[in-house]
Amino acid sequence: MKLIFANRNYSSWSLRAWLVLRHFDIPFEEELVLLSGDNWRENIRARSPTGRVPVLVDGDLVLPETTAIIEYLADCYPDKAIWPADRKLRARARAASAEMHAGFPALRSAAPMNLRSVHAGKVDLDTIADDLARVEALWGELLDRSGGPYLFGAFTAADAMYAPLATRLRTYALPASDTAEAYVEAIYAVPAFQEWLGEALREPWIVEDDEIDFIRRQGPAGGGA
Ligand SMILES: N[C@@H](CCC(=O)N[C@@H](CS)C(=O)NCC(=O)O)C(=O)O
Repeated sequence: MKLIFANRNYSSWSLRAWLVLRHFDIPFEEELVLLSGDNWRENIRARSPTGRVPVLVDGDLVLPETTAIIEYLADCYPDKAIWPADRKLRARARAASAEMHAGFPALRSAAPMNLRSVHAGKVDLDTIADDLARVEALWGELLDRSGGPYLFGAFTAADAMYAPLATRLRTYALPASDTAEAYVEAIYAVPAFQEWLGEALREPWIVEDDEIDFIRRQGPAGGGA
């Protein structure tokens, strides 16, 4: 199995799939593609039918879309507890993950993942107020029910889905409840996350479209990886 993914500093979807593979100790090879430089889009298109990453390659299967990758891994490794064992909790975890995949558009575009940076005060809080309120409500409900430290007690794919959002709270010093702060801490404490972060901090590449100063100069359209 091989995961093709992009810049660790910026690529939130790459982080999600990679975290599931690494946290659950699934053997895989890595191939990094860049979100900048000459012909970067063509380079990704040559590897991905959607022109986006991550892509999981397993023999003749070339699989884009993070949620499909996670489901495939859960199918291949049914003993790994990638999702909660209880059917109703598993349904809740999938719903939370689907909501992350389809939702939080303001937060995603106004505050792109940028692991190496601290940009306190640069995100317009009115723009993201509804998304922040929703994530507080969702995390609060799930953590209250599970007792933490992760959304369903032990780390599952739902936490991998929300890990990039957790980093945005830190990067942009967004207002958060004590419960949300503790969850962000718990995400940063995951050894697989620390491994990814360590590599991200060593990356030299700057992707302007994901840099908040550049986005603010461009107006409301940019960002969102
Ligand atoms: N729906 C896709 C989204 C993947 C995605 O947007 N990936 C970004 C990197 S985080 C990408 O490939 N961007 C390349 C581009 O926009 O051309 C998934 O769930 O995997």
